[in-house]
Amino acid sequence: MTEPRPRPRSVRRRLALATAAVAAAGIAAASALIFTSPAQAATTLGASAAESGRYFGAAVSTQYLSESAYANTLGTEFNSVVAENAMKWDATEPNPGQFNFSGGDQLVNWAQARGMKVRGHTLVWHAQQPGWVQGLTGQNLRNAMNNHIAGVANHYEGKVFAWDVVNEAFEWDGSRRQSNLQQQLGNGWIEEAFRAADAADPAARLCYNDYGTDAINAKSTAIYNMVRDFKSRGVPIDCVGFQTHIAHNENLSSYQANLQRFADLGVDVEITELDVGQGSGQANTYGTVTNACMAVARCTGITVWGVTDKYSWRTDNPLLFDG
Ligand code: 9MR
Repeated sequence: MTEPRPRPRSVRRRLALATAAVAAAGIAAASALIFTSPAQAATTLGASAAESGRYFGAAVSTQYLSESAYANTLGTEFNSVVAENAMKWDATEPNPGQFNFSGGDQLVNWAQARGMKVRGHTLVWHAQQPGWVQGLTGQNLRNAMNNHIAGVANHYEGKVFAWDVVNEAFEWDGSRRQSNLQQQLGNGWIEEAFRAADAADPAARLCYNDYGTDAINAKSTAIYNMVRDFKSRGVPIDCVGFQTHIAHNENLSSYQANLQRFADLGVDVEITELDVGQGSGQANTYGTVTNACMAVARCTGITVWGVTDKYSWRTDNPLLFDG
């Protein structure tokens, strides 16, 4: 067995990261401060974001809510949450038509008790489908998808402000991912999913969400073209999520322009799963992403993909806080 890689626990580095993100938010919020004149500048990520009407959220694994350090950091620093796994298809509909909302409800209740917003992630995705969905074909898969969207989005109506309706449906080269959904339902399945979500929760913001869209590239352009087509035909889409799982030295020279071109189509943009690999430039990269969001009027908020490095899906200490 290999030893787990030791993880540095530099409090200073953590504070520097958090401070960089707050500072980045603060610079761009400075003009708002002139008008709102708060008694003192905000000192948490969530409060800093709120000064410009934005949110700063974290992905949450409900099993850690009972850890006081985890819960304290989450409740103090953030003003929005998303379930890291609890609202996905395998969790919410383990058997056909039998819904299980226990994990998602736990998070919603926790957040509501603290006045925090809740994002919904995710209604339809090629991954984390329950076994019974993976073998479905044709109309059976179509019915299952529409029934799933109706069941979950209905249940959380009025509780989640935005849904990642469809997650990760494109490849790097801009082609459609050849998932079971794509192969069985054809090109129209994304539109169908958005229409089903709109019917189930007309008030929620409906987002398309993906990774590798941090620049103007073949993948982001294919998604851009889809959103433009949806807007021109009245398909209900309100927002695009940019996951932003990135390396410390990522080339972000077109990041803001990419957000802006989507915003110019008439959709909100959100940073939905931000984490940045450890290395020189990590704090700067957090700052660049935060500044880009602050500079785009329709960028409504940032979610980082976890509270602490201790429980990140990555092993390169990509988050703002440690254990
Ligand atoms: O962080 C999530 C991890 O706990 C799960 O095991 C994994 C399963 O695929 O999904 C992770 O979250 C993903 C998110 O739902 C969609 N974008 C990529 C995220 C990281 O893999």
